[in-house]
Amino acid sequence: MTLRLIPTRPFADQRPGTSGLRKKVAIFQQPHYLENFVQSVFDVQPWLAGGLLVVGGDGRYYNQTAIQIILRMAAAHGVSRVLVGQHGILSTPAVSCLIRKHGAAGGLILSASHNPGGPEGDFGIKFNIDNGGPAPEKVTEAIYTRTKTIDVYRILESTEVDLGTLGGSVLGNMAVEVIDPVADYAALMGSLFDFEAISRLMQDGTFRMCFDAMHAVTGPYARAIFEDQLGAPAGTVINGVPLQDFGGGHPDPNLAHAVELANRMNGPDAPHFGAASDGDGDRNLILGQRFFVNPSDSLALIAANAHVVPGYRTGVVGIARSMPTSAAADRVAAHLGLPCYETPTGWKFFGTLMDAGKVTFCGEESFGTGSSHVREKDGLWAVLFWLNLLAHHPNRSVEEMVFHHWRRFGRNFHSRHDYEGLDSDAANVLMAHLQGSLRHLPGQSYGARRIRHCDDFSYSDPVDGSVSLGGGIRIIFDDDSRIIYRLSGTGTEGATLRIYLECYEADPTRHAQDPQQALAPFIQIAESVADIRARTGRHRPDVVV
Ligand code: VG1
Ligand code: CO
Repeated sequence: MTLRLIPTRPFADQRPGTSGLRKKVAIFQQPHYLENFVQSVFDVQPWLAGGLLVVGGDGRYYNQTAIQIILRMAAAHGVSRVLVGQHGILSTPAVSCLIRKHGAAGGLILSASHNPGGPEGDFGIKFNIDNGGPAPEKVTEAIYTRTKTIDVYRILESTEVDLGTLGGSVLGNMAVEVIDPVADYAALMGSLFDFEAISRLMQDGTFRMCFDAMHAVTGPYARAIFEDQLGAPAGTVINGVPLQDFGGGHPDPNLAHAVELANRMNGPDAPHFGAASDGDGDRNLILGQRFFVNPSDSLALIAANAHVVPGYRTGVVGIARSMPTSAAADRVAAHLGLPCYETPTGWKFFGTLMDAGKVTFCGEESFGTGSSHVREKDGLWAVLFWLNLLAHHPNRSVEEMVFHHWRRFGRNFHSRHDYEGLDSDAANVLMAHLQGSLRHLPGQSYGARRIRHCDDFSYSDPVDGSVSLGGGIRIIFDDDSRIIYRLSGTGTEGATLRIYLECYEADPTRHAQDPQQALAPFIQIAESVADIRARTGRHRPDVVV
């Protein structure tokens, strides 16, 4: 086996976004494209040499090809040992779990999360640091800076590693272990939740659940945990075999894309509990019979009921949510006397808080919920948390649990409106226009509503002092209602404008309202302040969550 030094030239577009580098598959297939990025990771993280690396992905098209390249480059860089999931499969939270459990120096995850896969779809790569979490901004920026000057990469010339067979082999001087992707993760789940109570619920003959793995990475995990370990009937997990193109769908767990699950949960003989996860297993969708649980509410409800779950009975220290996530969790934190942190969008901002022992639960409105058991959001963890709560209150439906929560804390109506595939220049002009109006908006009134404060969200990490700017334009009203505008950092085509809307309702007689109705005045203000129709030519959002 020979070590090769391959001359290369920089690509200008390798800046990681909200969650790693995501591009069309065809871009990743260009000669040297993946290699340049991986070399840049090794260049800025020299301590990977001699260490343990975890590698795996969500099973999408190009996953195994990319893993073979990464293994040969890892061997060329003196990595001592690699753990790689069988068939190249590892969910994002499973990678986080493995890094922490085995003391790895880092991990590489191949995924574009909920973006479609297949030869025409998207691909992505994320680097996670030794705490198991996404690389913080200073690391991703260092990687990006390196990609701009790179002129050579190192790779071992060798035959392919057999990823299908469990067990060890060597590649140059590096040990490669092909591992069961599920075992360590399932053991961690078993240590946090009351599996006995959940098994009883699953097998009591009346409770039924449906989990939609959306042909993505959670299929094997969900089958092993729900069906094999907890005894749910075969068929509880649907679309459970990971496919390279996710069966042609978007593996995005929401009512628009988890269609089969949504139909079942709205049907005449609906299961009591429905759930889904995304491409790489870090997001979650929670449904009751004909009932949708808003992710911001899910975070709040999890935090409020943590004492009934064995792993969280004691020692809950704080809560963090991303800025556009509703303040429902803040109300729970205040009630429990816990600190609550507001961070920029993206899981990478929670890592320092968890490492410093400041927070236990973290969440994002974008169907991401998790805790300090790993350093990623964790789809199946959230589903198991809900199952544990349902097992504790066997006579309460999902809907009753949420209404009960609203009666205690009030309801934060929350919605996100996405305008997808916008012309990037037009989207940037729109955001610049909003920036320009920040000064004169405060004090203006729209009917009975007066704007108290406007800014572009900036965050100063309370642990390491790092500053992150440009988190989104916030318009905050006298009663704390909010409109937030930001551009997505995960798309691969044009620009996506996200508008987040929130208002609070204490009165229980109004809690059953449709959020779009409750938020209607703010939807109108959001349109008129940003002049969306004129600036984008769009009359309505593509996605309403
Ligand atoms: C989106 C979500 C964000 C999430 C990110 C990665 O980012 O808004 O909350 O952390 O996706 O999730 P953006 O920049 O497009 O708004 V995942 O499951 O795609 O890794
Ligand atoms: Co994801």
